[in-house]
Amino acid sequence: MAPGMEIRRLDSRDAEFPAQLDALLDRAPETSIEVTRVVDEIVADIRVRGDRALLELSNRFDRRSLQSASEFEISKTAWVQAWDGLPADLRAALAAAAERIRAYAEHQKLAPFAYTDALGNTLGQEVRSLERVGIYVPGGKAAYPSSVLMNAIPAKVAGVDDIVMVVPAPGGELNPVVLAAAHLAGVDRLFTIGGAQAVAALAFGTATIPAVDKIVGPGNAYVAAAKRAVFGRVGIDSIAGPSEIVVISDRGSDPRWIAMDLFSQAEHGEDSESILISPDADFLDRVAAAMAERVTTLPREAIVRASIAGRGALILVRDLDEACAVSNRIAPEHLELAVDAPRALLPKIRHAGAIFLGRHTPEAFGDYCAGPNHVLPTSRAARFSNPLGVYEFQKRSSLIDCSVDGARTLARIAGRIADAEGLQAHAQSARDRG
Ligand code: HSO
Ligand code: ZN
Repeated sequence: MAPGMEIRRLDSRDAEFPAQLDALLDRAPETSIEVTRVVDEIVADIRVRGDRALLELSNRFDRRSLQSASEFEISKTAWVQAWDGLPADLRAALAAAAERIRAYAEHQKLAPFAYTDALGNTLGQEVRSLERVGIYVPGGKAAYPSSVLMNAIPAKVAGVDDIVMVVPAPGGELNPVVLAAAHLAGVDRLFTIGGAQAVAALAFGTATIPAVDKIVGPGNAYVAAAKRAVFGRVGIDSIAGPSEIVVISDRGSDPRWIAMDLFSQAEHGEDSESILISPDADFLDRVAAAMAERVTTLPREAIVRASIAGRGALILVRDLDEACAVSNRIAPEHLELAVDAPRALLPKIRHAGAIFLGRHTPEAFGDYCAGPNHVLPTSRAARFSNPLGVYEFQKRSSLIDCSVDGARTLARIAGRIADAEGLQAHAQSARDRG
């Protein structure tokens, strides 16, 4: 007999259910005051001392002994070598994934628009790409080549001129698949730096590291705090938290598949969140049994067990409508609708980073190769934010083009409002065209 699986069971009919759900979703803030203080010092140091601070901090935190900051840069020859050195089947898989991510990203481009009003004025919106962006790739355990593709390809599709990637190399060690992915994705320059010092270097620029306009990519608490600290000077993407999955399933799914889908996020880390919601108590029992059986097959069994025990849940609901309501409350990063008619549920889903429809669409496809981005809002941010996409690397400029006749009417309107605001130059500038 396989040992059991520790996972909490909740029932929406319990009076305490709302409070239990809140408790499950309650996350400690990822940036403590202490982290913020350390990060503020690092950011200030990089800003003032540039490369010298970068060299000292990186040598210290990443256990390296470089003599000059220029040694952080990895030449393109090395990336090509890394790519050439990969097994052919991995190269083919990465290339196929990259192509699918690119194809999806092409659909996402913001479109310009323009229209002419009744007065003959043309109004519109122009779209341009950002000039230079920095992509932060975590080192060590979480160095995912797939994340390199997910961050860099949309930037490339947007038309960003210069994509600068940073990835820490603790002890000088660098994952060759990450290097190869940088090559495949079309990264322009790559530096082996990480932590708050790398974020600050990208934001302010040093003699070695070019200053960028926006920094994207996940990182630890220090990286998140550094992104917050430099926001405004540069753009940032959303702050990534631990991975999450919610599965809504009826009794028609294979419990073993669903168990593994839950594990696919649980294996990211002990703080990942994996929740199954079903109107069928018997199905929940069968998934629990499948989890107990299948967890023992995983090399990351210990992480999965800790994650499921800490943040996993099997939730019994009255019906699929209520399942959607509970999921909306969770606003998960990933949501699987493993039911007979997922399209019928779709309109009821308000908040989810990515929605996987049907029994043949595991979340893992989305992590690697379905096409949509795997950088998604976490920690309930799906209530207000979006997947990473091409639009994150584009920006809009408004366009105003007045005709002689059109200007007369606008001069009257603007002039009158400017009078009310007491701004005489505005009023006169407008009326000069009237
Ligand atoms: N599921 C992660 C992305 C990832 N999965 C990378 C595997 N590799 C985002 O929540
Ligand atoms: Zn994943």
